[in-house]
Amino acid sequence: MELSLLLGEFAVDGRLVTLQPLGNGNVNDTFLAVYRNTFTETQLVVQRINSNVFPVPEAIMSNMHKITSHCHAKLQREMDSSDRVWQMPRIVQTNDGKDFVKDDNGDCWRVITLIPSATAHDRAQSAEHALECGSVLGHFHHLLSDFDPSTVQDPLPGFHVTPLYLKAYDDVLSRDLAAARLDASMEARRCAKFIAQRRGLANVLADAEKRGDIVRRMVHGDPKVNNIMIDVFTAKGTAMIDLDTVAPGLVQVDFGDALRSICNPAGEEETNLAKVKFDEDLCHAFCKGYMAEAADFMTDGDRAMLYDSIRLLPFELGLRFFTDYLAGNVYFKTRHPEQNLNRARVQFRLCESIEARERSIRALLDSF
Ligand code: GN1
Ligand code: MG
Repeated sequence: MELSLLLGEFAVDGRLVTLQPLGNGNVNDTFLAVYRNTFTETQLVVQRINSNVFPVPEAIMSNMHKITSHCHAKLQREMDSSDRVWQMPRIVQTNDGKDFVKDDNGDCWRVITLIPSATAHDRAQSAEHALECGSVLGHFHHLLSDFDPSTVQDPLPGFHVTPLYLKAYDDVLSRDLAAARLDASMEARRCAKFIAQRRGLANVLADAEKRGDIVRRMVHGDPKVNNIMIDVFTAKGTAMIDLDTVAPGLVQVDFGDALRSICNPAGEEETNLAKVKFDEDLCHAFCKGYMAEAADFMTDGDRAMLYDSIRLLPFELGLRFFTDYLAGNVYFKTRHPEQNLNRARVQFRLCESIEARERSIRALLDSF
């Protein structure tokens, strides 16, 4: 089915004038759709949910419906006492009141509102930008702090369960393709060594959870810098986007994932590893923004695991990229065959940079 025909099923006013690729997501396919009538224009986000990654797209949409309804209502209630107009995308329904349509291949398509006059950067631009990212994530956690986690379905079983990623890596290692790739590349062998030296790290949050030091709450799951929208007029943070992975989880995972993205201004695709460093000034700014919003729900047990989460998340993402490289690039979208290997090297370099700065990062965290 033609995409423009499929879009006809959604309840949108005006005529579709253009449809263009949008953003740099590694998983879903995303487009900007512009509709016009005589007086006005509507810009919307159109997405095909990657069913290789999300086994039950219907669950994603049902979760998104519940989560956005809860947050929209709370945003309305808190509007008068808020220092800004926080935003959150809304699902555009089909003509018969559904949240998505299926195409001839069985793929799910959805339309959501675009956050207007806002932009998301692929890398942190400044300390002010990092602070805004912290405020947006902290506010997002606040918005969902009274949402009942038992009402959502697990969007992605095993997501951010680091010991399971380690197991998946071990399984892939036994395949011929992995052996061939390791044989052919010194960089790949270096990555394997890096992982072998840190296997214990994979359990750090899982163990804290077992001890009861930290508990599951609603989290975003993918709070990287380009999922945080910044208002172009005020330079203030205004929304979290990409809500597919919102589910019960550990706030430490969101915290570590946001920082591995924000404090690496070289970005995830840098090929010159000398440029990849954990930037403590950006970390300080992010924490200032985050803690101002999160102070009321952070416990001492939560705080005690923050350094470990900063170290763990680049390790976990590097492990995921490297496993995908060894498996033949089946999960993350790639433009060239070595891209996942390079992405893994970047995350492992970042992890080393964090380890080298452990004392000063811990001192920085203790100052909040
Ligand atoms: C994926 O699609 P995107 O770019 O928002 C991934 C994240 C990774 C990120 C790394 C569902 O997110 O976990 O941190 O790539 N999302 C999923 O760029 O696996
Ligand atoms: Mg995502």
